[in-house]
Amino acid sequence: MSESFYGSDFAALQSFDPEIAGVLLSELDRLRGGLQLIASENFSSPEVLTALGSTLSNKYAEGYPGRRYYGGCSEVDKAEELAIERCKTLFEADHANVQPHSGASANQAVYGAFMQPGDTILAMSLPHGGHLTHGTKVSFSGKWFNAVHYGVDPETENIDYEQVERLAQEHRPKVILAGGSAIPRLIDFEFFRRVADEVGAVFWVDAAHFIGLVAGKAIPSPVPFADVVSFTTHKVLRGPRSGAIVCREEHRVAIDKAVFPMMQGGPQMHSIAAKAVNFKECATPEYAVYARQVIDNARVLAESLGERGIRPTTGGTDTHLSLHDLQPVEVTGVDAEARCDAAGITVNKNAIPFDPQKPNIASGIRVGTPCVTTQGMGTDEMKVIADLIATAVTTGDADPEHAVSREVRAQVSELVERFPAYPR
Ligand code: DSN
Repeated sequence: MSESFYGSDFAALQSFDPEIAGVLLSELDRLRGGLQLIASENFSSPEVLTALGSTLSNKYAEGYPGRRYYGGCSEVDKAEELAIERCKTLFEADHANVQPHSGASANQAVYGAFMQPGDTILAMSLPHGGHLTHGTKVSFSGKWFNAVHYGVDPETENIDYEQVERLAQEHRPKVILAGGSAIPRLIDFEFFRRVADEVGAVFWVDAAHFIGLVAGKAIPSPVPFADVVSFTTHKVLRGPRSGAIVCREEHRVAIDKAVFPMMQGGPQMHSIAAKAVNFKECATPEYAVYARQVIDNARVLAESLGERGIRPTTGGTDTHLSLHDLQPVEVTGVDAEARCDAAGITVNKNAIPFDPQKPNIASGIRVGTPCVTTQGMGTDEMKVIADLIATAVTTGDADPEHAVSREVRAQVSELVERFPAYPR
């Protein structure tokens, strides 16, 4: 075995390409210098980043371990076998495919495995918390398939389960999909399973947002109920930017064929190795503590923002994210995002259910706690962060030189000094 690792030679990069080296450094400064509250982001470990920056990036390995279309795959086979076994164990799944390049690629493969063009899918609507790949008109999923959408109940702002059942009976979809990118509450997987069985549909869960909480055993798993579960590996899970699929044994061949050769070519072996590292991290007791803390933090952040007039939809959260209605404070999502940005706080504007604004303006923001929890912050810090957000949103400005932006930014700096991202 080689005695030294080859890769991650930052001095060489700085010497050859100071422009890109400068971007890498200034992005690290940005991460360290502000509060990152995008619910779908996290800080991967140095171990995951090391696997990503390795020579495994060079290898073509179309096919699966032991069944490749290229020679020289003995070592990358080991990485993929480890990733598959660790993923199956972590999620107690019959089968895992760790080759999807991203969440969208994983989702494409699920469509490929179970649906023909023109078939019907029943999924959560994007403006109510779903996802682009869940049948929106601008995505392949809405162009090639007949998407019928359920939404949330106007009173509870939670999934309208009665509507799900009614639409399933009416449209007899081939696939029923649960999951999305702005759903703060737990999803009743048992209910979806029952409805899918009633109408003979495949039950698919897109668990990209919350799979990390499942890995840490902090919330119930969809795996015992769903035929197939797709997810990304870089959100709460804290792995590399990538995707994966787990499924029941009866769907193994269909899923594997849909990922390769139907949707993808050569797998990214450096990323697969990084996923293996990540799945090992997620099986530790420390990660379980982290996952529970992510939720505790999200609850307190949502509640504290609510106390400052920034209303959490559904009244709060059970997960890592909350969605906030800014109409009570008469600020739009786009303005809130810009004001927070000027104050060193990164959030994203987000449509709220029944939003009167266009999506690029939006009446809400979405906030999440994966990053700040990785930094070691707890519920006391969430109360401070809620105050900082509320001050920036309600009295701040998009101008970084505005007095409020400067004042909030100074407090953000003080906080992140105490809880550094990527400590030096
Ligand atoms: N774009 C991701 C998110 O922010 O939720 C989902 O794909």
